Amino acid sequence: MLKIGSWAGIVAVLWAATALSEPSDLATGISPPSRPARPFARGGPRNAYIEWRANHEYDLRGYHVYRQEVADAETATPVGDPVRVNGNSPVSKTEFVDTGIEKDRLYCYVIEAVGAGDAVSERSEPSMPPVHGQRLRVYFPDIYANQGGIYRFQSPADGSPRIAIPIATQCAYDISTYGIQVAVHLPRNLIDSADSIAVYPSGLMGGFLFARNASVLDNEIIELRIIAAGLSSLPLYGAGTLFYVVITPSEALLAGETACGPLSFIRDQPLLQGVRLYDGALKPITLDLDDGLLCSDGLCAAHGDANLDGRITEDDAEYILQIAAGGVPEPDPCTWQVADINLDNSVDQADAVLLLRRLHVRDLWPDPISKSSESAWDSFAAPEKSEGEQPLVRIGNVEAETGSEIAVPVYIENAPQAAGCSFDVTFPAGALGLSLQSVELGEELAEAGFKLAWTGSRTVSERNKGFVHVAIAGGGAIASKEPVTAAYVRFMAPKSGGGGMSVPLRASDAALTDPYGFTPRYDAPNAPSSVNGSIQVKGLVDGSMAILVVDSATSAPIGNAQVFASPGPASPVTQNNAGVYIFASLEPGEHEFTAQAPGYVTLKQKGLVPSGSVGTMTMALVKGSGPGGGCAGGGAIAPIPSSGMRGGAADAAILLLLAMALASRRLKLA
Ligand SMILES: [Ca+2]
Ligand SMILES: [Ca+2]
Repeated sequence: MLKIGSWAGIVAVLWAATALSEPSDLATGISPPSRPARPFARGGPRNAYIEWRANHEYDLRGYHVYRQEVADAETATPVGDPVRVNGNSPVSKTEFVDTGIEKDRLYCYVIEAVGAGDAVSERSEPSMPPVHGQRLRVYFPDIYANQGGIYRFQSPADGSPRIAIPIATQCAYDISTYGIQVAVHLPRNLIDSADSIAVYPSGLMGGFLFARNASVLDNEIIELRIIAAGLSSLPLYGAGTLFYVVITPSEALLAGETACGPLSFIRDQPLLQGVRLYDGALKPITLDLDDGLLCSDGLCAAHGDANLDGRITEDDAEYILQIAAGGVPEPDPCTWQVADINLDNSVDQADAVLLLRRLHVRDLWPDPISKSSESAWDSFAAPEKSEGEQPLVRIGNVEAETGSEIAVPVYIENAPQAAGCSFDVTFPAGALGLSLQSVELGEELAEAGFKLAWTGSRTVSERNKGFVHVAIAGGGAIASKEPVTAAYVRFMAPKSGGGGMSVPLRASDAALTDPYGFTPRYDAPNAPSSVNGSIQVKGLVDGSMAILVVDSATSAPIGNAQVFASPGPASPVTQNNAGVYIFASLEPGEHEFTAQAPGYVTLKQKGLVPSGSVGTMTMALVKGSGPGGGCAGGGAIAPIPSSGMRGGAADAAILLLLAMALASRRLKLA
């Protein structure tokens, strides 16, 4: 007698958990997620900002983030134990803000992935270099005039050479400021004249009024002061270039007569006002100022020549996208120096956008923009919400026939400012899941000359966890207020699997970049959210068969039988629960089942396996000469005999057993 009653709910849960929603775990058992990639951390004046590449598991619950204090920046020797900073619930996104850092201390971060059943991965390697607590780094890069790359261009007015020298910040996410005062010394003999110096604010500085003054201090130094002020306290929400200082190089610099001259910040002192950044309360923020060099030659390659072939072309933008998509495991160290074009310490689609922009002969900086609604369609730096909705990266929901190829669209919505995009999709792969075929640009972006790179799990993937990383960039914004198809991800739908299966497509990370290389993240008002998609698999899918083997005279279950299916697996099913023998996966349609047990006549009986669900039948064995004896035809498909249980109740009992059997198999495999 089978008891169901309160088990019915558990049946549904077990069945859903074992058979339908996690086809790959059915095959592999529950195992911890893979070790996450080393995270990337930036220190700001208040907080630390940590980002990492998404893990490949579609059923990941999230990540734990650990802060590790270290003794010094060089050896990063740990001080004390790592502290989990995200509380008890895993972080679902691939970024985290640590608000608990202390001034001037040094920290590294490690990530731990939390998978199905709360299995945790090995911890990642620590972020490097360590974050300097509550300080803001403002710096000049080294600029090489004759290899200026994308920082060198020709004046639209007279065709003479110009060099754009960025002033960058490592992390200005948590700065809301009334004003910035930059004071620098530039080498006079390398610059044509003080009057030729121009200053352009980057997209990050949108909304600030600004003024500049360049004066010749002595034979060696030109002093440049830039003052940017907001009418109210304005948030920056980003990292990278704040200003471009555009100079006309001197003959001496172009001729290579002088090797290098310093680009130096004036430190704020009691009698000499230097670089100051005021927070929302008008208090100066503690700064780390790193000087740079203006040189004639000497960089390993020109800025922007990411693939190091001596030329700056669209190939370099594509190479940067390949790095962003994870397709270049170990780029040349020189590539890191020349490919981070927006100077935010990361090589990603933002750099490809700026490179393409320069190749399309556009300025790297925006026309002056205001942080008001009319600019909201130009740059993500305009913090007003764009008309209506939040920018989105949305994966489509599509239907597919079993075994057919299907293109899943990925949309960018509410983001006409987007000129670049990156996203990851994770999904169940393997025999019961999807097989990734390719990724291609959407029609509109392809026509507009956008570039795309991707990497992903092809037909073989680790433990049936499929993934794809995609990076996209163009030389200008998509400029459409309608949803735009950024890309199509092509899959082969499973040939068989759970019934009417909805295969999840999880958007595990999504970022959008504006035409000026600004990628809003964290709490920036225009940081995009991502929306998951799915593939609904139609058509025939495998079914299961549960067979109750009983004594024909007494209806007592027979527990020592062997049951064969034809067509079906070569070996018989012997494991059973109270005489119920289960074939977990059979092609839909009619099969012939053979039951044999010691002391009984072997019975062959036909049964119908339904598509995507469970068929049931009873095989009643007659006492006789045992296996190898004669066979009886007969048995039509019959409901399981039971006292008081009929129809649905009997099915539920079978499902319970099936679920228990599958669950026990999972445990063994795990
Ligand atoms: Ca190149
Ligand atoms: Ca960058």
